[in-house]
Amino acid sequence: MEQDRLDGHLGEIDDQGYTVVTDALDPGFTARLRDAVRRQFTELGIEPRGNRAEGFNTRRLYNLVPRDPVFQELPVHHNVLPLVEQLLEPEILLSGTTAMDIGPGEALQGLHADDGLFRIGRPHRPMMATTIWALTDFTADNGGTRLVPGSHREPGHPSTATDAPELDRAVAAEMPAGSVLVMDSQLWHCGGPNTTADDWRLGLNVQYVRGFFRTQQNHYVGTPPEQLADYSPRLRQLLGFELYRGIMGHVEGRSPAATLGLDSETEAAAYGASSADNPFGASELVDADAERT
Ligand SMILES: O=C(O)CCC(=O)C(=O)O
Repeated sequence: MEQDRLDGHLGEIDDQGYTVVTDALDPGFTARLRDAVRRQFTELGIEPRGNRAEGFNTRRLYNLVPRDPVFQELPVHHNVLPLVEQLLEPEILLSGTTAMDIGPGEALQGLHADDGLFRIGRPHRPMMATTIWALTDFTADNGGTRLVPGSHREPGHPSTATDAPELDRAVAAEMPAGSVLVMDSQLWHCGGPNTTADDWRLGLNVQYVRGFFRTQQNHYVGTPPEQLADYSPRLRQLLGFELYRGIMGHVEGRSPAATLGLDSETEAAAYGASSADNPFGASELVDADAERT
């Protein structure tokens, strides 16, 4: 994606907390992803997990990357990754990959912020990015993601109730298949209710965090080691097999990739280059105890 388009999307994320990249995915790729997800659902016998957050009529599948070669293309996609790199920083990690198939009759999920577990206060600079990939058309009726524009700047958290007052300010992400919604994960949002009779809304959620955070899904245990050699170096880096700033995540001074005998750019931990700079400034970090009071 060219820089002026990237700048336009970054401006929208700054203003309203999210942007939609329409036509981010070509139709053939969208169809391959859709087929692969549905095949997995069938082969694994996926049923709704049956709780409010994950849904009573929603099929979900986590840790997509190792499940089918087509999913290796998700985290490194040329119309998504550059936007996330510029929103966060180049040294990011994949936080998770999830398929979310919202079925007829599903209720509103409940507003939340995906980075709401971080005890760093709000608002803060973007630390996490959530990207939602429409593999079928998203509509207001079939569960299109609900978004509260501008809420990424709010200091607090919304009510998760189905009649939360914050929902008065929510809009539905209505976007055709092949679109990708990219948000600062501070944004209040949720899966919408599906009031249709037979229209399943299939989306993928691909999340990233700055490289010094813990990821939501654990790739060290979730990735079969024998697959790693087939992954691109950038994918291995996104999964945490390289070092952050040349140091963080090392194994006896070497990167996880080097330790496993794989090509690695950051073979030896660079303690000599260590510095104590904190570009965010201590004043932006709120004490977790103070935040709770
Ligand atoms: O399915 C969606 O549109 C959003 C789901 C979501 O926000 C979540 O599961 O955290």
